Amino acid sequence: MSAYIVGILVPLIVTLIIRNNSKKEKQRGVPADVGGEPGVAIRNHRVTSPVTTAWEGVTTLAELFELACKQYRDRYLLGTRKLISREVEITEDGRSFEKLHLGEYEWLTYGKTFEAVCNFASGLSKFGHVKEERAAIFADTREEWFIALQGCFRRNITVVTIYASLGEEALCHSLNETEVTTVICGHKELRKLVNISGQLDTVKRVICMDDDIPSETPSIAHGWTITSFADVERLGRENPIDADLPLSSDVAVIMYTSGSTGLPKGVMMTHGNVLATVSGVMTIVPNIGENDIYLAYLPMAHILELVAENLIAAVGSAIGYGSPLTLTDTSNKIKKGTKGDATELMPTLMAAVPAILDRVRDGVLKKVNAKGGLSKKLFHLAYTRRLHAIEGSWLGACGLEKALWNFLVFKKVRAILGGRIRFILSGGAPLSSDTQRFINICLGAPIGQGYGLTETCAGGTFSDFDDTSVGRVGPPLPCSYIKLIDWPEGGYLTGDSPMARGEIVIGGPNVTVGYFKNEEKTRETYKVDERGMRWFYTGDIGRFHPDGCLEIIDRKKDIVKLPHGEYVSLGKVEAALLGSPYVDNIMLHADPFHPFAVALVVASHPALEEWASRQGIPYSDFPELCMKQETVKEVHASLLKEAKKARLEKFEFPAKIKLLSDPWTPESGLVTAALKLKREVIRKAFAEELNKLYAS
Ligand SMILES: *[C@@H]1O[C@H](CO)[C@@H](O)[C@H](O)[C@H]1NC(C)=O
Ligand SMILES: *[C@@H]1O[C@H](CO)[C@@H](O)[C@H](O)[C@H]1NC(C)=O
Ligand SMILES: *[C@@H]1O[C@H](CO)[C@@H](O)[C@H](O)[C@H]1NC(C)=O
Ligand SMILES: *[C@@H]1O[C@H](CO)[C@@H](O)[C@H](O)[C@H]1NC(C)=O
Ligand SMILES: CC(=O)N[C@H]1CO[C@H](CO)[C@@H](O)[C@@H]1O
Repeated sequence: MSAYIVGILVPLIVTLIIRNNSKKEKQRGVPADVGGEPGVAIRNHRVTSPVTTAWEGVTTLAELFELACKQYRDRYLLGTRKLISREVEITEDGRSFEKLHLGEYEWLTYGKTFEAVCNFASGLSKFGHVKEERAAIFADTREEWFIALQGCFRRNITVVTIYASLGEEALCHSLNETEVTTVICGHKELRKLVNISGQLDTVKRVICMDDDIPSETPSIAHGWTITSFADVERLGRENPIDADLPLSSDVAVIMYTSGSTGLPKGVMMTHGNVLATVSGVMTIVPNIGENDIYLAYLPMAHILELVAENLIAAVGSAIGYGSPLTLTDTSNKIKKGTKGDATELMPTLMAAVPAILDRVRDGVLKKVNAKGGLSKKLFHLAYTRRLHAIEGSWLGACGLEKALWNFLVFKKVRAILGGRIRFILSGGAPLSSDTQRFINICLGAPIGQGYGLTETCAGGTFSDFDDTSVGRVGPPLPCSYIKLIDWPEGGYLTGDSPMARGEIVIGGPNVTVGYFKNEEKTRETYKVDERGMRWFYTGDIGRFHPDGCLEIIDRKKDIVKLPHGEYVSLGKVEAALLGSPYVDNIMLHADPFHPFAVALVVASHPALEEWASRQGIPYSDFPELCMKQETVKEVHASLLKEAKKARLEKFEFPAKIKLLSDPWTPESGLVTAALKLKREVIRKAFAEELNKLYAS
């Protein structure tokens, strides 16, 4: 194929005539003058003080939505695919899978959506819901979710959101604590609800988004009234009631987050909080507007999705609903030969969490490798060329080469997500540099990587679309201040060089009012300074790059989130594994970039030497003994025994270990005088060993 030769020749020729246009580094975050605890603070360069709203006179999500509906009345807003058929496919080994044949998107305009929202709001009231009571939405992301949310907002009803995947105990706790009286759910969730109906004392009404309400609902016996979403809308159409709009300071949502430990905590966010983040995020999506189509499939109970959908519906763009299992043509639930959500919708914008982007990347690589031969070579050549270009070599300016590779190679990859993606919002966890680059290159779309927490209403930082660096999360959003404060125990100081480091504290109108019915925890992590600014203490450790971008480098609490969302409490696991007689000291290492944990183990001299002599294992000195395969194996097995005793989860257990012969002492600087691990120092001292553990 001559394309291969062209691919090499063109860039060579072009490099001869191209000029050096490498740009001066852009200042993205600038120093800010703030109150409160001393530290180093920055703000977005576009604003002088945190933005509260991007729309003049708009102070709540309800007003924002109404304004957009008037402005864009005849444009499409919500799209849902028609279900053509549901089929069961049986694989060769006899397992059966449900496959869906989905048709085209059917659209509701802004005007029609507004009608549906008003009807739902009125219907809810007619159905018996008093507006001082809270309603919960417990369902997968879909059109009705959005309508129910906006419907509640118009009546100043606080919405409790719950992850559809939450366990029974957490579900009970959330509904109990907020004294929810009406639950709005899908029929799948209804079954879960019925199962625990005995423990739900406050629930009186259930609105099922699907028409096929399971008939065997013993909960009727509990006095629940169950009705369908369509019926509530009809009820409202026949009995319209005036809106009862909230104020900016009224609580819009109580969002239950899957906590790292114990029961989930409900974060209370006001209309003002969410509006500030929506306004902030608007500035980071370049030219967002009427021509954009957004593919919605992340859980609405995730703050990133909630903010994204409210933003899309404010600027005249359209939202097409999908699901993680039907996203692409090859997704699990899509019937062979029919279209996935992305190919049908051809979205321009998407939000994603790192786990999903990792999956896209792995899928593409698998396909490329399976093809092999020339097309594999071409792919890798194209990829390498683009990588060099993006990473700032002087070829970056070569638009011609980029166009060529796009035409030859990446067009096909882009088609997987419909071919028109121009921007991806990523949040929820740090994205690995590899995946970020891969998506940049293959999809040709910048990724806005955000950092924020439910507690700050996802407000925090967001990387600029023209920032091609990796591993950083950008400057503060226009609605946030980011401050670093000293954490001497951890060895992170704002005076560190070359960059200021410390605990990340987020301030601004986006910072939520606190945890529901948990004042103690709220006082612990939220503070108001002498100027009235609210700050949230994240417990994350970061550093500021010279251009004002933040990089997350550690976590204060020794709790680490693995890439697939499981939490590992390092201290807990270490305490359990210290039970092994062979262990003198141990440091578990886990991070969001690797699916498993590893450990550095300081071996106990006497115990290991005794074992070696019993086994008749020859060795000249202790370090040599620690290097031996069989020794490592013996210690690892002993750790496993302790892990089982302590009932650790599989993901908590170190998949690989490195045996160290020298003890960790305060003199060596690896532990404190009280013999507590200095994690960062140890990590640095043994960086090579840790890398080897992950690489082998
Ligand atoms: C391009 O110019 C920048 C400074 O403007 C310089 O640092 C860089 O080395 C130059 N690159 C090449 C390839 O000449
Ligand atoms: C909205 O509802 C809350 C809670 O019921 C109430 O405290 C608040 O006053 C209401 N806001 C308005 C504007 O009525
Ligand atoms: C919910 O509250 C009721 C009583 O108020 C109690 O019986 C039940 O155990 C509670 N459930 C949970 C999960 O907290
Ligand atoms: C209902 O509860 C039973 C036992 O408590 C459990 O086995 C079953 O999976 C539950 N069903 C649903 C839909 O959660
Ligand atoms: C709810 C909340 O935190 N509101 C605060 C938002 O930020 C402004 C200052 O920018 C404060 O005055 C509010 O109290």
